[in-house]
Amino acid sequence: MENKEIIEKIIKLKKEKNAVILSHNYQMGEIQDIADYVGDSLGLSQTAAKTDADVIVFCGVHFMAETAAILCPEKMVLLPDLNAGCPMANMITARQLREKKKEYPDATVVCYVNSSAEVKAESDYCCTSANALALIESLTDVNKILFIPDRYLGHYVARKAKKEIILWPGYCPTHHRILVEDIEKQKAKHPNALVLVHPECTPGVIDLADKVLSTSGICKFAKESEATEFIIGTEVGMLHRLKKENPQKKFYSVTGLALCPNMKLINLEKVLWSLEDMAYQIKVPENIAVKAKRAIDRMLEVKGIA
Ligand code: CIZ
Ligand code: SF4
Repeated sequence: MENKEIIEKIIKLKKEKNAVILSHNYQMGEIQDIADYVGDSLGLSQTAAKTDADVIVFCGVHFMAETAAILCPEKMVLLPDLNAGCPMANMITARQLREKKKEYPDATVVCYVNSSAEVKAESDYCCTSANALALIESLTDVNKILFIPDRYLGHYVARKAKKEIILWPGYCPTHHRILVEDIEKQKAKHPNALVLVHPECTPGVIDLADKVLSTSGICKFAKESEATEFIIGTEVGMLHRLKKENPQKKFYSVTGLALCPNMKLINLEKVLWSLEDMAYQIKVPENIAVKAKRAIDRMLEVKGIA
């Protein structure tokens, strides 16, 4: 089937089933282009919670669809490929977290949104890359934090926040492929470009950046900045949106190796099949969803960070 034909079928089915398509910033261009909303996991979940659609086709990875299912339990949340997981989220289990909490009984647990519902349920607060620092700084009565699972985001926050932060050894294999040498090469090639990197990058890469931002932060900054050239240190899918929204500006990826294979598992056919078969439904058991939602709601309640 031609893409055009698939897209027509998707549009027709979307109407019939009262569905919306949400796409993460790291999805392939063909998915971003048919989505009703493109954004980061927080924006996507908030959009999911607000929509009056009955069905949400979530084009992202498993933990993101789970977060949407936690925030809107009355809606049907579909993930077009069940293998689309996040290796970083899989680097900590609820059982491992319970063990770690015994070691640090007086620590407040802050978990990055890149975690399973079970892990969120064991955490005090959730955060995203857009609000990790603001959230931790807002916890004025808290001095000791157990930050899971991303040691690099945790390290970045620890350098800025004046609190003891205990790290967990998780990381994103995709952002780990962005090397200091790659940034140096791109800077030499494009001396006028600003370097924007994601806080999942290693500390050496972060040290070379002009700005450290979440994906939503990168989009906003690129749009509002006077600068016209940018070196982008995050997953390569980001370039599609940046180029589309800012056709007069230039964007260079630090390395083509920064590609998340899980994000790329979803394609147009799978979105169509997902709507045809109403698959794969992401459901979170109620006892876990209630506890996980508490950590997410606490993040949303902290003023001015969402
Ligand atoms: O929160 C997200 O969507 C992730 C995983 C990255 C980002 O910075 O947006
Ligand atoms: Fe997980 Fe990294 Fe892929 Fe994001 S880019 S989904 S953190 S593996």
